[in-house]
Amino acid sequence: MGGVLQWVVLLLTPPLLCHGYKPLVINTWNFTNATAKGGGHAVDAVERGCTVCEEQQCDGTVGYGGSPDETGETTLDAMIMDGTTHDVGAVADLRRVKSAIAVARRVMEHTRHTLLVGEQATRFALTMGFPEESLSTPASVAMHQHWLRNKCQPNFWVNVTPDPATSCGPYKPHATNRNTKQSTAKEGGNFNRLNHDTIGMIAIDARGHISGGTSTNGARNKIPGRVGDSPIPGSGAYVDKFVGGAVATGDGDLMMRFLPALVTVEGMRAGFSPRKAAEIAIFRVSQYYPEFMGAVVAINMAGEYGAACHGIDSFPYSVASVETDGVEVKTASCLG
Ligand code: SD4
Repeated sequence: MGGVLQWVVLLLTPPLLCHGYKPLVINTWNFTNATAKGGGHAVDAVERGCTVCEEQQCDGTVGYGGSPDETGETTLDAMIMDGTTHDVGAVADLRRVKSAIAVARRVMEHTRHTLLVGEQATRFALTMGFPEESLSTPASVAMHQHWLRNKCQPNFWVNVTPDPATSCGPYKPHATNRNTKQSTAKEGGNFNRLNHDTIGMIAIDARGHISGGTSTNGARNKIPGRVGDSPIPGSGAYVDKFVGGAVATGDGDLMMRFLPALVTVEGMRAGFSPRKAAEIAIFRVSQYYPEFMGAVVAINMAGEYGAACHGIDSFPYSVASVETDGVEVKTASCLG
């Protein structure tokens, strides 16, 4: 009888579960429209999900029309990683092309490179057939005009003249020594929940493929040429088929110094739960930069997940799995 039951159960088991993996899609913030698109092969899920945010300009911090740099231009950073093959494709400072994560995937699948940047990334995208178009919108132009009228405040300059806290550039460096150098940690004043988000997404599919990716328009009023953490493997995202994956969001200039996605995955490899491993990675950044704002979302191959955050009250993230009721928004309480 036991044998018959076993077969009945096996035949009735949805194909999703027959490889022993629970399909799971998870992403930063309450970008639930992106989560909802995250089915199918893990790499497709991540590309599709992040594309939704690029098209819908999630929070104005993903895709075109947000975070203009000092010249008013919006530029994009994105990365995709295939945890089965350990392939990565990424673009940084991508200009005049909207579909950053799709271009990143072309880098992964049609080149032996990992990261292309700036104008040359744009040229690559055009070669791959993507259209060239302005990433500015009336909203991003207005944001930039307001920043200019506000004496270019806030900005990312330190140790220059004229005083960047009260004047626009052009700036020249002024002499510093180790004791007086203003820390680049600063007050965290350039970053907050509303001007600094990223979609970071991880997907595990029914066959146990895992993929992770990110897409963002970076930091508002950034110095032209600035690249954040999102397109950097191990920083914005990292996945490993033997362990799980992690994605990060927040103050990328600081977070990329600690490779928090890699640290989180290595924490899980050492046996910590996703939440604990994410806390370890976040804590490491906060030891040096107690004012920093950021969060990490993590999952392991068993389908457990968790998040850790710092510098905000709480951090929402979105999950869709066989155990959730469609897409659910969870909330992590932060370490500091
Ligand atoms: C960056 N981390 O470019 C990205 C953007 C972001 O929340 O806001 N993340 O720094």
